Amino acid sequence: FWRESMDSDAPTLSRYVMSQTKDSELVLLLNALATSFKLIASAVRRAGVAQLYGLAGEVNSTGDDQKKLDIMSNDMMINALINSGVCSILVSEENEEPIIVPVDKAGKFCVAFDPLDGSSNIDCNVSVGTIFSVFEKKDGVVEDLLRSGEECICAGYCAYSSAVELVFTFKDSTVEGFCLDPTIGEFVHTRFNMQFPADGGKRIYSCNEGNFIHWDQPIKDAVDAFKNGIEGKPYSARYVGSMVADIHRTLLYGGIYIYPADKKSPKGKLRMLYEGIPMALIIEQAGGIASTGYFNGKIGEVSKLTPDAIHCKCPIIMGGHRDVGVVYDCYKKAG
Ligand code: AHM
Ligand code: MG
Repeated sequence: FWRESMDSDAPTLSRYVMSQTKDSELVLLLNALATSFKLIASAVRRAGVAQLYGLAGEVNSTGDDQKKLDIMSNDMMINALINSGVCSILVSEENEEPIIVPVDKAGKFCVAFDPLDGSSNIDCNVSVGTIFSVFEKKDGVVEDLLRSGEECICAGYCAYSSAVELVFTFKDSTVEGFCLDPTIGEFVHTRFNMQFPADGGKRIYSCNEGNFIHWDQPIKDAVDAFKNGIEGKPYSARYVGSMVADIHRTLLYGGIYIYPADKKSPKGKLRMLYEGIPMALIIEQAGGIASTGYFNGKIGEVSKLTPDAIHCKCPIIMGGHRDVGVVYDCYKKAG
């Protein structure tokens, strides 16, 4: 029985990464990311006792008030990534300008991240997360990050919740999940080749319905269709307001997540480089769809978008064929 309770052959994150690549710089990068996720997880868990709730008195790149934990998480990621020696340019939601790594520590990757997404949930202990995307350096300038999601080489998120869970994928690879085992301080491989439920999964729609009056008619119609029931079955509503938690649930259980372009936010709310593209890669490589909905004159795929600025936004409609198909049908009906 001791073999079941204690693992003498732990399938750690490092082991998985080393099995997938011979690129030692990529191994170092994943190692630095994992270190920062452990540090952030510790800060989130100790936020109450360490008095880390509340505002830091600053405003971030998109005009949001920064929380103490936002700033601390950002510092943890920047320090870990700079000192990994394998990054050249970092883009963080919390920094207006890109961070250029000093030459003596520079390497071949560019990383974009939202260090602590879902900040409005921090002070009431609701799940938050980190989201990241990785590109290879080209010319060592910020434009290196203004590339299509199709050029992203690695993307993922870490959820800080009842368990700390890292989900990521390499380009053209499978989606894998790792839980932090606090007894050994390591991420352990717990979910293999994660797949979006083939039949669409649970009937759940997830959106901030408080924006209903701003939505275009097809989005209103689709959400009404979910509520009225498809094939006679009304959908349940679930919306945490932390993208990592809402997407993690959608990936595991199924359903649809919608943050569309609307009259209030013509480009959507979520950031393309460190929210839209990485989540789109995860959902698509797990067999789901990550659509922009109607945006820039057509219905496109989030993973094919190219950012025109590091903090630009994009609309997001993510789910399986069953549910995203409902939204597409509503667009068709609207002409
Ligand atoms: P943040 O990066 O400032 O935390 O904002 C992003 C968050 C996402 O996690 C979440 O999906 C969305 O904003 C919620 O927005 P809203 O409060 O408009 O529903
Ligand atoms: Mg944030």
